[in-house]
Amino acid sequence: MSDLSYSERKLKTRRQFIQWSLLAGGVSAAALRLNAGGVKAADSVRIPPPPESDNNSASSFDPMLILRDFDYGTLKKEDGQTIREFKLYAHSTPIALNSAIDFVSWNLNDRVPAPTLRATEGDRVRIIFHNEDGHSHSLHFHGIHPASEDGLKSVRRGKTMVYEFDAEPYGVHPYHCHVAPVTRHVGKGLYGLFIVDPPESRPPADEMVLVMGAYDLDSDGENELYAFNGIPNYYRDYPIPIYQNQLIRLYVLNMIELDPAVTFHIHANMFQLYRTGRGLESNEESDVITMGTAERHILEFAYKYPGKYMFHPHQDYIAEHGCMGFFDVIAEDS
Ligand SMILES: [Cu+2]
Repeated sequence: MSDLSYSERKLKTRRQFIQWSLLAGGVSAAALRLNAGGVKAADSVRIPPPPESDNNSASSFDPMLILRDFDYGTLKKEDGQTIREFKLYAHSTPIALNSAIDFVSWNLNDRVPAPTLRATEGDRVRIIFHNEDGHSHSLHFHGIHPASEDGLKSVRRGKTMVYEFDAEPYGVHPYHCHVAPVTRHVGKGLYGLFIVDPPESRPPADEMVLVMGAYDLDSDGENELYAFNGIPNYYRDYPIPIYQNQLIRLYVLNMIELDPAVTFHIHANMFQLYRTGRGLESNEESDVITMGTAERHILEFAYKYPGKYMFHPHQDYIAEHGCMGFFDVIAEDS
């Protein structure tokens, strides 16, 4: 097992998050920026404290914390070279999808989606993968790397595999298990985001991750439930607090198997689109974007008016079966 228990890890994550949000509130950034709607983004990033939730009693993770949780790994120096090292553990863990349905997920570090790994373009990254689950798994990263690191080879239970490569190109990349049948391994929860930041960093923003996933509960080849960040309807029941006129940067990934494509739509606003996170200037604006499985983008926007605003795929069946949430926009003078 990994060094910390579920509850210790949860507590640690929450503590880190709170510390980080306090810090972020006070950081003054040099850049001023115009966002999609011409609203001036704040010159410091303001992030509301996470609301307390009574959910996740039966789950080992809290989607409100997954939202803004970025794993930068541990920096190591070896022979003059800097290496960013990550540790991932495959487990089987029950998730309470709602008050009636428990689902045995196959996951990394007891959460669905897996940790959001983050590096800067050109960093050497080393991912140490311990398969502590009862099934064989692997980790396949999108991006550019040698064939030897491509993650098609099964890692049997109890075994460890190390993947090592240079993080490139900058952008947003998924990673997932690639053991057949991949649909099943991904559908059980073995997927996450690998963010590669550009060498010249992006402007300051309230950054968050939304990963769309689905659950085929009865293995009939159709999904019955959908979710942002693991738990169906979580952000419908616990809206994401953000500040009015604060630049938001969303890293969105579609990992829904069995449905060929979904859209992602935000209400009452427009976003700037950075396809696959490539490019530092956006030349596309919309309020809805179509995403095939494994497609991912960066979306930037700010809300001009306070209030609650829905976001969801515009396939309404999918939205109504769990893939729906709200932003709770807090007046900036509050
Ligand atoms: Cu697998």
